[in-house]
Amino acid sequence: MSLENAPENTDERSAFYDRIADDNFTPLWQVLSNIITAEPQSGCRAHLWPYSKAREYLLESGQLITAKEAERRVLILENPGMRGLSCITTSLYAGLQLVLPDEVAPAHRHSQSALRFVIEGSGGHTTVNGEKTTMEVGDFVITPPWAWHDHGNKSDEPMIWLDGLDIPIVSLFDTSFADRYQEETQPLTKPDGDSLARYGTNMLPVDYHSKSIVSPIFSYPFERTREALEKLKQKDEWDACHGIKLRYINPNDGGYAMPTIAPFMQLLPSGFSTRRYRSTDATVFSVVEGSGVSIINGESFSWSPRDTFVVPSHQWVTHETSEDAVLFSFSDRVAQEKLGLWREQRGR
Ligand code: GTQ
Repeated sequence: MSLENAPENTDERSAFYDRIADDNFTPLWQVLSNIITAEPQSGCRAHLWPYSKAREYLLESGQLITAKEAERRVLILENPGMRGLSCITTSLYAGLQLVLPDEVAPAHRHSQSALRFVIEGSGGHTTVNGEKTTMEVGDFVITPPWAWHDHGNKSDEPMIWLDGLDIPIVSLFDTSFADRYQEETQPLTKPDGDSLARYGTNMLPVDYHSKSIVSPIFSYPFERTREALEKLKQKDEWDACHGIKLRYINPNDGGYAMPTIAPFMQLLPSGFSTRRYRSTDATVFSVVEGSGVSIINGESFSWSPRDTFVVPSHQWVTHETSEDAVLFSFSDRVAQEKLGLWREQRGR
């Protein structure tokens, strides 16, 4: 079996290929090297979206259309190597969402999972399954699959957050379902902070036994995550490739917080240069604090707070910082691990 080149063509072969094509047959040997590659080979490219530009365009879109009319006023971060496909990696979607003061993004639900990572503003909210969660910068918020959710903003500043959804994964499996709630917003059935108190304090209600593959915690407040990272910085046992990197978990089983998207937060101490690293989970980064430079597949990307950048599957990356930097990130690692596909490699 040749993985590199297709066998040569002859007139006789070509005539055969043409004849069977009409009946929806294709010879494998003509396409094998394109569909089973020696290494990952997508069009996904490394890219950085500077926040200054994103913010300007988002606020401009705020003059053009309301959140209500748009359903969700989002500018999709499209990977430059896969334009028109509404995705940032082959398996994930990302966008920046704007909710202006007093706006409502109406209640709906879909089979796609979503995460929100808050970038700007304070006091906006999202309601998930009858519980309202206030959003502050750095908070990581989950919308589980098929959960009713609506967003609002009762503050007097724009709220902007990064959306991460598994839209391409759901498309791959052709399992997309969506539904509109009969009212603009859903009724609140739980007090604010209920799920965090119940499931998010390293305790669980006695006799609670859930095997749900989605975390019951809707919102992971930044304050706690930041404090943990700061504590861990004190002892300099940092991972050579990741600095100090934590993953958001599902307290039901210690697995990732979401079934298809793996979320992380990491701290790269000032002056830290990471060792070369690559893994098969293309990863989206959102800069929370600090600035630095990432070299992805030989190309240099300088980042500062609120920028978004993407590292494609299996491309070598290093990060370098001149001040403490905090990076949120997400990838499909959880899905790849479940399917036995995930690989990583550490350079020297
Ligand atoms: O907030 O529910 O960026 O349904 C894309 C689709 C956000 C949302 C997106 C959505 C949402």
